[in-house]
Amino acid sequence: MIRVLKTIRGTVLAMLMGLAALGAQPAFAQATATANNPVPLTTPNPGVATPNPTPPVVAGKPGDIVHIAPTPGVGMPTDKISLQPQVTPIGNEAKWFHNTILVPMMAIISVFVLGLLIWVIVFYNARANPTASHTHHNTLIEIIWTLFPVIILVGIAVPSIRLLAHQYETPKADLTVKAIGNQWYWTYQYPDNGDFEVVSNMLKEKGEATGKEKPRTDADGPRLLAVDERMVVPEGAVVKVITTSNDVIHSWAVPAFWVKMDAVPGRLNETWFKAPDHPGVYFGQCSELCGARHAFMPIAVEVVSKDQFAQWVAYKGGTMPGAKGATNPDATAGSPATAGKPAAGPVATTPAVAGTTDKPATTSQPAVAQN
Ligand SMILES: [Cu+2]
Repeated sequence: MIRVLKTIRGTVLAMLMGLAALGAQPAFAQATATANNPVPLTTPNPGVATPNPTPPVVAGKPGDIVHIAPTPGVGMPTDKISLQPQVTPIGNEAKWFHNTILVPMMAIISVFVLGLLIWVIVFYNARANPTASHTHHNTLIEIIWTLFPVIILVGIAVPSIRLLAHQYETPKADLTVKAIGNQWYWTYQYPDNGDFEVVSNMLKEKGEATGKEKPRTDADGPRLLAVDERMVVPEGAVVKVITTSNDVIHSWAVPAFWVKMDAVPGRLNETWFKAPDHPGVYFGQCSELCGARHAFMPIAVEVVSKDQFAQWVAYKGGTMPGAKGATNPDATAGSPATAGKPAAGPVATTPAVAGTTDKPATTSQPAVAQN
């Protein structure tokens, strides 16, 4: 009788746990969806829903370039359970490794082990085998279960190490940007372009922005990811990113580029990405717990045409290196002092402010309230 009661209690408990898990699932899915989509999907995003030859202006200051609006679902979290769409060669290689090798391998091993467990539970329980077998040591099976995992691991190691090697082989860079972490914002220095600096702060929502702060719009990017000053790079360029920090350890990460590098005070770390061949905006976040406002120091990289890049550099008070001047973003050769002329940018409304004494670093809004 007691045994029967125990069985009933066990069944009821199992059912309750199953129901709880089912109930938790939609709630979890909802939470994920909210976290991944700070901007509701129904929010119309100007400039993307319909092909628009003149995307909305983000920064409206005279002399600056026309900053483009991001494309929903590209360069930002999506509501799918998968990697963000990858836009660099390294990202595509990593995505292939993850989707084609790792996930199927994990699925096969999980199903196989589950099958073994069920087989043992069904055929080798005390009821089915009242007299336990005393079999031990089977050389063949021991060789199989040692060798098989070794073969699997070696099989995974080959593409894994190949990907790692590709990530660490920085090709000849067209542009170097120094990304410096601060509590809690990023600064970007362009040593190839006269060493100017931009300060990048998260944009606050309407109602939260105070004083002269510009509230976020959808053209700036999703909530918690949009910034006032993006890191701008020319299309198709190999960008070397040197990361460091002014205070604690931060991490510069842009998932769509498959890039994540710690920014450590007193140290220079290096990573790279090849910018896509077309304009776009790609978002990331600091990926190292760095303090109270760790979640509010996003990263936004804007890929623009080479002409627009030269124009933006001039607007920021920088210079384009090399004899070809502004139209050539191949910044590694030549002295930055040789070219100070702004590019004949396609969208210049006023002459670009090359050589201005205004240090761009000081014109940006200060770090957000540190509380
Ligand atoms: Cu940080």
